[in-house]
Parts: sequence; C-alpha cells; structure tokens
Amino acid sequence: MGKKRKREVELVVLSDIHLGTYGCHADDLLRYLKTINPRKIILNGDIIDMWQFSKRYWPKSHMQVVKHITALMAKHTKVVYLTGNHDEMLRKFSGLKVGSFQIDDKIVLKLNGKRAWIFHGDVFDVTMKYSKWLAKLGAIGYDTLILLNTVVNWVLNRFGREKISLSKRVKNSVKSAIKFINDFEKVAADIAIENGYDFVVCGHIHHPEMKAIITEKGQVTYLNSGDWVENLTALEFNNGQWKIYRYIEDHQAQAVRIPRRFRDDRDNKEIFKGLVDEFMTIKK
Ligand SMILES: [Mn+2]
Repeated sequence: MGKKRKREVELVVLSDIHLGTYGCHADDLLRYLKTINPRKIILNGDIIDMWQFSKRYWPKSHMQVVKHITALMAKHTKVVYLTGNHDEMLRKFSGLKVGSFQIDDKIVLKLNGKRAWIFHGDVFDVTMKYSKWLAKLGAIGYDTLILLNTVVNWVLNRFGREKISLSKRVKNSVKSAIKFINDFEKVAADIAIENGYDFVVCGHIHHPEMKAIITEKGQVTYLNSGDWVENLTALEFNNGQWKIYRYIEDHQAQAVRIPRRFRDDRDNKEIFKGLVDEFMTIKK
C-alpha cells in the first residue's frame, strides 16, 4: 500500500477537541488530520482543556495532535486559535501574531466574496457567564460520565453487546438540552443577520450543524463544527462550499480501521509514559 495523496482543503474549522480530557478522541483526530492538506486551520475554542489540567492527563496522542498542527504551520498552513471557555487562559494573548500563527477571540473571513463570522460561542451561554463554578462542576461531571461510559462499553463489549453513549442519552432525553441548542443557534443567527454576515460559525455546544436560518430581518447560514469528544466532526470550506466532515462515517468509508484490540494495547502503554514524559516537557 502506497502513501495516499492528501486531500487539499482551503479551510478547516475544528472546535471542542478538549485535549487533556479522557473523552478526547485524539488518535481519531490525528488520523483525520493526516488525510488532509489544509491551507488554513481555525481552532475554534476548547482545543486544550485547561479546566481539566489539574488531572495531569496528557497521553502521547494528545501531544501528537499539537505536534502535527505545529508541523503543518512550519510548512505552509495558517493557524488561527480562537479561544473558548475551556482555554480562556489564552485570551490574554488575543491579537498575538507570530508567523503563520495567531490568537484571537473572533475572526471575520472573506470566503468567495461572502463574509464569515467565526467565534467559539460561549458568550451566548448564560450559565457559563453567571456561574462559572457551576459550569466547571458540570464539566467535571461530563468528563466522569465519559469515563464511566468507557467502562460500561468495555463490559458490554465483553458480553458481545452493542456500545452505548451515556452522555448522548442524557443529553437527548433532556428536553431542555434541545431548547438550549435552539436558543443558542437563534441568538447567533439573529446577531449575524443584524450585522450582515453570510455565515456564522460556532462551536461550544458540541452539536454539528449546517443550516439556513431565516428571520424577518434576513437570512444567514449557521454552522457548527461539533466536537472531538462524541461527534468527531469538522467543518471544511472548499471550492465555495461548506461541508461537515463526519469522521465516523467519512473516515471508515475510505480506510480500514485498525482493530480495536491493537489500539487499546497501545493506548494503555502510552497513557502512563505519555502522561509523565509529555506533561513534564510541557511544564518546562
Ligand atoms: Mn466551550
């Protein structure tokens, strides 16, 4: 098998990767990144989860994602890091520009003559703004849920049963979560229409989406890049068109997956080694 040619993409938007948490699918993300050659990458918030850093969870695959992106930058890819609420510590660096790398809160891009307004989206999140500690508590709970889910799925797998997603169940069964998503999308669209943007691109709510939103005042295309905890999605803009890349469907369709057995073996070894090695180098 020869090396596959990388897919050229004008712009890739990734958000809510949550590196440094148990839920992050870093090796899947890495596999996706290795299939593309992006001219520009927008990291739209919650990329490195600094709220969870005290847990000292930093496996090798998480560091490899960072290294891969830095390597792209050294070649020709422009990288814009827009901060989210889990990496808000970087907000003090907003406006920083070093070579092909820049940090900001938001960005407006001209794409084929149309204006795209891109930001993480936590500004619309009232719970986050008014009780940060409660939101943090929620984040810890969510992470624990993902960890618990891994254990549950391991057991289910042993008994030859289908995998389940606890957090998806919790979210989907709660009506207020749906209302939350709708409200979020509506607020983003309303403000984007008022300001005459053609596209509004967010992350934050872990809900990939691409749809036209029409109000009395006008129309906008709302896009959300989803996340790399559950949905494993990205936004790609190419030849004047947006699309949602869905790793679970799209990647499996083009490549044979590494058997789970091997993946788990490798992970277990690397969790401890990576945790100690990489985290120590990062702290230096
Ligand atoms: Mn967020």
